[in-house]
Amino acid sequence: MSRIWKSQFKDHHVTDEALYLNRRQWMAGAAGLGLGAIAGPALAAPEGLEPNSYEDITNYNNYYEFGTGKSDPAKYAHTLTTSPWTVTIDGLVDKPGDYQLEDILAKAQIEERIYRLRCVEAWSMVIPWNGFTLASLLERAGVQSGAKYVAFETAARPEEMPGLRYPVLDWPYREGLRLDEAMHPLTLMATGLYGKDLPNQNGAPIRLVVPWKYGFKSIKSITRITLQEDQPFTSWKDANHREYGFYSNVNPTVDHPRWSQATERVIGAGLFGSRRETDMYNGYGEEVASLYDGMDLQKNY
Ligand SMILES: Nc1nc2c(c(=O)[nH]1)N[C@H]1C(S)=C(S)[C@@H](COP(=O)(O)O)O[C@H]1N2
Ligand SMILES: [Mo]
Repeated sequence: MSRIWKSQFKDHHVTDEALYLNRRQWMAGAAGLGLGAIAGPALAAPEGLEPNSYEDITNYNNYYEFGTGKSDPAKYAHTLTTSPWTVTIDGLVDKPGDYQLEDILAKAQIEERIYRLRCVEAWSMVIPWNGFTLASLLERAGVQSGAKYVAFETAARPEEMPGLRYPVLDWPYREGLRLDEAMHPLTLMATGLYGKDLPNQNGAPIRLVVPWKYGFKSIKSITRITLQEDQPFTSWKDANHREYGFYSNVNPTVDHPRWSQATERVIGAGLFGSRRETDMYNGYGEEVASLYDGMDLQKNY
């Protein structure tokens, strides 16, 4: 058992009982035993979500630092050194600095969150993450009043990441959230899946998961988090701003310029696959729609 898994195991048992019960209700729902009206706002599942297999989740990935093919990350990401790992938290915070991952984890409350991941390429899968809220980490760093956005950066190590040779994106991979999105209780820093350490291809040792946004917002292998006043640079918007916006909330009524976003291919649904209708905000609208009250979602794609 690795160090990180041990700390997750320990923290699992200190998860407060209400959250734990909710989780069990979910699992019951997933097993088709009826979900009831139990799921609270912090852990709400849109339906009984049936997780994809570990096999699917760890062999069909987007992690362009290791190649643009779906099977490249599983083949090549083992070269990434994930321990020791430092996350720099800087900008408009009371306690800027280089935070060691083990120190972050020592104080983290690890939970399990079963979320649907909806890629902008119109496929989806369901992943049982382990992690803690980004809000809890930002609160530790102390967010200052001038901060309006959070910027994130992935490690960029040419010697470990063969994909950095190709200028597909302006490396390092960068993403960002508005502060209220970052502080939302659904916004997770994932450190594991299926109760194990996060595999490298899924963004080890620590990555963001924002379930109501297209998958590319959920940046992997984070080394820097910066609180700032201005909207951050984001790599995909920079690569093609007509196709990839800053918000990138899942929205079946706003199509990608080159394909429809109304439906999605379900990964792992047998040989011929299957499609499902895409849900507004990927099914998390009850929790997050109010963040965008009065906003034109066609313009702010
Ligand atoms: N650093 C980095 N983060 C990334 C990506 C990437 O290429 N590099 N791909 C994104 C995209 S497009 C998706 S759909 C998800 C995929 O996460 P998964 O492979 O764990 O399912 O990661 C996102 N985070
Ligand atoms: Mo994606």
